[in-house]
Amino acid sequence: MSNPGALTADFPIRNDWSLAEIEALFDLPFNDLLFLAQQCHRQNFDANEVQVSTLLNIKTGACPEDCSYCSQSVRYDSGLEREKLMEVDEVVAAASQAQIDGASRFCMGAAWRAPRDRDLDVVVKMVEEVAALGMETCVTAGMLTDSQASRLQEAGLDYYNHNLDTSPEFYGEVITTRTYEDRLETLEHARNAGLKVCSGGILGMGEARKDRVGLLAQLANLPQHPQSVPINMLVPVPGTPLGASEPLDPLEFVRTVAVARIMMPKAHVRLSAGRESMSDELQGLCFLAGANSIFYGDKLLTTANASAERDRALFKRLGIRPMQVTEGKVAVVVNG
Ligand code: SAM
Ligand code: DTB
Ligand code: SF4
Repeated sequence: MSNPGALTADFPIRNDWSLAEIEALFDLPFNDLLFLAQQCHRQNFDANEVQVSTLLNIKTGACPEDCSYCSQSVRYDSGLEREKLMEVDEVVAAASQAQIDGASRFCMGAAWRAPRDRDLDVVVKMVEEVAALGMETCVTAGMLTDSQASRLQEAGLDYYNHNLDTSPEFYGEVITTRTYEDRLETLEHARNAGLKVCSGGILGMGEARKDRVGLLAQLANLPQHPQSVPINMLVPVPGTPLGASEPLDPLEFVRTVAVARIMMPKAHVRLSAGRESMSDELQGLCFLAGANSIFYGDKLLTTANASAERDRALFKRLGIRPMQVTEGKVAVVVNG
């Protein structure tokens, strides 16, 4: 981008962002930042379209990792009942319902540190069958080897979600059982296998602005920008170490969305977890800042999402249309 104060700006694809440049974007007056982000958004997308994904937790709880925000870690008492890996048929039925309800992508999450090969056999079947419905598919199941990533790609998987979560500097405050480098490696395996990468982070974990800057620097300076960048607002889960975190200033959340949009112009920036506790006005500002994807459906993985009914009303009030699925997939018209 040539001049942040300019009324018109260019937004080339860059992978060499310095922390100082990113800080300067965060420091802009709010209106200037949103104006820039909206220009970038319009140069790359239909500004009134939002991609709609539905999540399903295919394996719940008893995860050996210690992610401080997570209801599914075996180390914290969040009151969640563990559940074994779901049957393929149940998953396909849920995907089919999500498709009828208007989702174009189905994201399957599993509370694993990393999948065992025999678990992956089942996930491969799920991916094949959900893809056969004509939906885009996404899996998030922890660390992947390169051969596991290739197996998923061959099964027809479109996206692999694996978040960096926060900056390398703050990361150790949140997770100790796997390293930042481990996460970067999984992203590399997914990318090299030809999968589209979905990677983002969580805000409101007690990190400083420099950590939000550091997270976006890591994402945008990857060899290729992730095609999808989920920005989650922490959902504080009682019983987890972050269960009583102070909420983040909502305008700082909007700023982070805007900076992500400017730095990764062609990525779908997802207004991800945390929408249930956001006002419609705050969500509207996030869309104005360049967010163009949401999770749709009453549940995220283990916590409540904004209700489908509320989202339909919100889309209507804002004149937003759900994005149609990509070439080769089936287009479905949203109910209501
Ligand atoms: N176990 C796999 C992993 O960690 O990669 C996949 C599932 S994990 C629950 C997916 C992502 O959800 C995490 O990386 C984190 O960014 C996000 N997440 C989990 N709990 C959250 C919470 N309470 N609030 C916001 N985001 C959360
Ligand atoms: C992502 O970035 N957010 C989603 C998805 N990827 C897998 C998960 C949000 C989880 C919120 C807490 C829960 O429901 O357990
Ligand atoms: Fe396990 Fe994923 Fe939760 Fe971490 S975020 S505890 S790896 S389910």
